[in-house]
Amino acid sequence: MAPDEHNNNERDRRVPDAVFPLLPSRPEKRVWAPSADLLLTGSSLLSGCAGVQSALDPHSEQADTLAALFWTFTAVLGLVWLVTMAGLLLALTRRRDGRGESAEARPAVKRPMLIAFAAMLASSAIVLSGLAVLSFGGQRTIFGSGAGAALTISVIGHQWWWQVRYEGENGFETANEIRIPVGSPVEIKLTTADVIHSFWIPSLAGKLDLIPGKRNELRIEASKPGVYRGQCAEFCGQQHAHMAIFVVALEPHEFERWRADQAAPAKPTAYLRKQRVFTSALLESSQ
Ligand SMILES: [Cu+2]
Repeated sequence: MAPDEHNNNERDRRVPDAVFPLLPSRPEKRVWAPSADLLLTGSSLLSGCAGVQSALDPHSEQADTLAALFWTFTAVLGLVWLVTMAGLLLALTRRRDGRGESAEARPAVKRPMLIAFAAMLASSAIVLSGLAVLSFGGQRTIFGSGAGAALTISVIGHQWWWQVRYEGENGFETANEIRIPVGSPVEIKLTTADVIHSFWIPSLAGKLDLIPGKRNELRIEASKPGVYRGQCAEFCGQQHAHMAIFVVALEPHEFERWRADQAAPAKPTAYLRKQRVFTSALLESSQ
C-alpha cells in the first residue's frame, strides 16, 4: 500500500486535522505478493488486530490485561471445542448396531459411560472455575485503586460529541480529544448530559457506560506516546457512529507545555487585533 493511500485510509477513520499529523507514518513494506483473494481474506481477519483502535493492540496495563484474557479464553475454549469435536467424531465412527438400546440394558457399557460423564462434569467445572478466577483477577487490575491519579478529567457525553473538562486549578475544556502524559495514571469521571453513551478506548482500557444521573470512574494510563482512537460503544441516536474521541498520549514535558498553553488566557485573534488597530486609528484621527 502506498504511503498516500495509507494516509487516506487513516483520514477515513475520521481523524481530526489537529490529531492527524501526530499519527506515525508507516513506511511501505512489500515482502511478497499474495493473491488478491488471500490478501482480502487475510486483511479482513487481521484488520481488527492493530491500529489506532484495537483491543488486541494494547498500550496500557489495563488493555494488556484485557488482551491477555481474550487470548487465554480463546485458547482454552478453542481447545475445549477441539476435544468436544474429537469426542463427537469418535462416538459417531464407533457407533454400535444396537440403536435404541439403553445403556442400562448393556452393563458392560454403563460403567465407562458414567466415568465419561463424571470426567466431563469435572473438567467443565475446573475450566469454568479457572476462567472465572482469571476474569476476577483481571477486574482487580483494571478497576484497582492503584496509585493516586496524576490528573483528573471529566468526560461528559452529549448527542453526539464528547465534552472534556480538565479539573483542578487552571482547568480548561476541550472537545472530542483528550491529551494525557505518558506513564501517569489519569482518572476519567464519566457523566452524560442526555442519553446513555459508552466510553471506549480499546487500546487503553475496557468500555464503561455514561449513565444519566450517575457518575462512573475509569482509570487510564498510556505506556507509550501515540494517538488512540475511541468510539461511543452504546447506540445513542442517529449520529452515534460518528461519535469518536481521540486520546493523544504525549511525553510529560510536551503535555505540560500543551496544558500551560490551554490554561493561558485566550490570545486575541487576527480579527480582534485588526479591529483594535482600526479603533485606535479612528480615535487618533478624531482627536
Ligand atoms: Cu453513541
